[in-house]
Amino acid sequence: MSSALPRALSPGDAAAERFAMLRALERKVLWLSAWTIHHANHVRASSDGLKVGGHQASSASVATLMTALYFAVLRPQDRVAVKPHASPVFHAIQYLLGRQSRDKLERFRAMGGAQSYPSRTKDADDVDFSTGSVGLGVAMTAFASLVQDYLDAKQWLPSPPGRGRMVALVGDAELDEGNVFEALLESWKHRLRDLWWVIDYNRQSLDAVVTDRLFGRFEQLFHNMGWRVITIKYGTRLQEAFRRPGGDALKRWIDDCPNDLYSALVFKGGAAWREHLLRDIGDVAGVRALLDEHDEETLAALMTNLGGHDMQSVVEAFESVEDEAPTCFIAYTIKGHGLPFAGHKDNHAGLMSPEQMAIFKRRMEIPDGAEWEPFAGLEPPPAALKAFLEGVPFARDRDRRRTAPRLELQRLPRASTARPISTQESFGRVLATLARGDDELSRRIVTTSPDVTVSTNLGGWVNRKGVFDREGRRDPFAAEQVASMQRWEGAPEGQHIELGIAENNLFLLLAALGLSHSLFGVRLLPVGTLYDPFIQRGLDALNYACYQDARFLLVATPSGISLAPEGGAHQSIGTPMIGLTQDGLASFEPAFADELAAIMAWTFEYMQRDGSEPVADDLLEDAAGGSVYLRLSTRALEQPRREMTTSLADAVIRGGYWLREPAAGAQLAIVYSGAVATEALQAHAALLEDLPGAGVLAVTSADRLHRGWQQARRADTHGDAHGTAHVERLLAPLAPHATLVTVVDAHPATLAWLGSVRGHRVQPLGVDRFGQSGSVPELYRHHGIDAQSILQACARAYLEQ
Ligand SMILES: Cc1ncc(C[n+]2csc(CCOP(=O)(O)OP(=O)(O)O)c2C)c(N)n1
Ligand SMILES: [Mg+2]
Repeated sequence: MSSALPRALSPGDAAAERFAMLRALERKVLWLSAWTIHHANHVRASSDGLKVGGHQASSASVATLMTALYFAVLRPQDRVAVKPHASPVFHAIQYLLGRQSRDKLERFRAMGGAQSYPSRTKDADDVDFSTGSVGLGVAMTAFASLVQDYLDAKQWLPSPPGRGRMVALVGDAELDEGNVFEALLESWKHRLRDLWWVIDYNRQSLDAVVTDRLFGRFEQLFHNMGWRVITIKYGTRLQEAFRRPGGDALKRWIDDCPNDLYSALVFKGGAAWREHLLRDIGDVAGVRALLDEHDEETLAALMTNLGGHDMQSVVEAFESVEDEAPTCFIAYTIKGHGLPFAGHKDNHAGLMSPEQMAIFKRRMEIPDGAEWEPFAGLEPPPAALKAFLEGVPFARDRDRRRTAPRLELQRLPRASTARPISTQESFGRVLATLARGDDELSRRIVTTSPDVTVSTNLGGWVNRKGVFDREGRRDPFAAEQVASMQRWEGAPEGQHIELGIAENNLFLLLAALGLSHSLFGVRLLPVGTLYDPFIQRGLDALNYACYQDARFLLVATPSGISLAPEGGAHQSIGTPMIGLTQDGLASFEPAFADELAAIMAWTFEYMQRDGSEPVADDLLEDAAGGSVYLRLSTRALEQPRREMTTSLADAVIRGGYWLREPAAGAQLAIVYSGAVATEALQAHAALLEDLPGAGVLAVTSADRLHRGWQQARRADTHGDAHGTAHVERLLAPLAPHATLVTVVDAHPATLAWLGSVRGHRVQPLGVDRFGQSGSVPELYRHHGIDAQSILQACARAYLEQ
């Protein structure tokens, strides 16, 4: 009875009780993470005979760190990137907080169940940042902190809750990924704040034990970048042992012990520790006495009492930070801590056998049938644990996923088409014109570029809107009145974020900016520019941004071989195929300025959609929204004189329209995309005498034509008459045996598939070699995408008929 009564606790009691709760929860988190994986592999029936997998060792390594963070240290406004292989720990924590269901844990790695790696889009339990591809989640936190600073500087950050900490739980081998250091440099340049990287220093990667020498460098590296480094090396029990006679020798022995030997001894256990310690320092006064006090089990526990598994050391380290300086915690841990394969170099994908699990379960005091019970096997009474969980600071806010209303866009991009102009220049003009206004659209656009701001035509926009710098930065060139087209003072109001040349950083910043509405409750319209071929440099980060459903406009220019003299590795061939295959990214390659303006106007709406408002005739599932990639060119083209009607704009957005209508039953059509419009039209004009019915099909988006076609096929198989795809309707007037001559300044496969839509024959022209410099006519001739080559392909088609 008396235990149910409230009692006043002295500060010491309160701390002791808090740690008792945290230790109990740590034990439960360890159990649940291991059990979730075990259940998926050994209890749930496999439907395909494949191993399900999961990472019990990687999870055990961070059980203490994550328990401390989520149940003691984090606040609702903090955002976390959890190292991918600790997903089961994350889900276990959410389960204990009542935000993850048992059903989803039981279906770990199964369709609709908890995900192998934390996923913002696929998991239901409030993942802040997806992870999976190591290194990216770590860097993402740096860019989220930059976005927070951007919003804060403009006083847009809702308060409460105000600023949060951006936290990454980092596997030590993630530091082998170069993108982490690219982000680290950028974090220094932007003087980032409220950024925590917690390194799970278990000295193991997937294959092996990591070298000691390397890690010694990291502390200095973080210091150099202006970070505070806090090392959590020893637990309280080891620290006590160090204070005893012989303790100095013991500490030195551990400090000097190579990583691989330490790991091997962790695996072997008490007897092996004793043997090595006796041999190496047994004659130092006090050591033998210390060893004699321990049996095998307690000696192993002492020697593995590293800081990262010592709740008190961990919580105290986290709570010692009260300011906003970026902080790196190096927490010494053991991979597989508390599990039978702890420390073994091959434990990365190791799973406990049913026998080992049974022993572990007994040790955890879990009765049969109580495997999923939140409090089974824990010492504190369930009511006290429940009360503790209800009071956890992180759990105060149940709905941490923010939203922001859609912006009403009154003024939309407009094109200037009076003279020959390239799509790149039109893009610059559209933005520069928008920059003149002070409406919602121009306020919420934020641009960024990895050191190619001027050469991608963002200069006009930046001149008006300024560079973002939260503390302000003078431009000495302007102050000294040196003539320059670019006046770039840094100011908190600035709307362009400068990045160094690192495309990974560009995509990660776009990912963070593009989630601003969801992370911070403020809608931004991010626009990033880069040279088209260098998309490939940051491709995994681009994929990562799309996977998280970040919303942005990516403008890639120049592209293809049309950049001519620049040649070499500046030419892109495969990028339209990236656009075609990248999930979450609608890609366009317009030829004309009015098409570009229509696409941009649509993009700023599309980026904000979330499925809450229906879109008519939505085969492409546009109601859900997404990001957009524009492949633009520096080649100036003669512009068509026409009005951009709603129906033309609609066709441009769907992916194509007839620039020259074919006659019914036409035998031939030239199909082009992008900067080769001129050659397509020239060839067409020359053809008309012989083939008056031939048409010219403008493909503004091979991606969307293809997707629409696929969706229509799927709808057919599912028996829901969703309608005919746009591309099917476009090609309907042609004769069944007609030929399509396709041409694009990119790999010919981009358009070659069009023949499959209605069974037409295809003569695909395009570029499949790169590196040759020259003029546009020389290169078009060389690669066979000039008007002459198009005509030859038409003639070939005619002969083959
Ligand atoms: C980009 C990328 N490359 C390779 C992998 C495969 N992989 C998964 S975990 C891992 C090693 C992780 O080691 P560490 O970060 O130290 O985490 P630990 O398992 O020790 O907790 C590797 C190479 C991956 N997930 N992502
Ligand atoms: Mg590791």
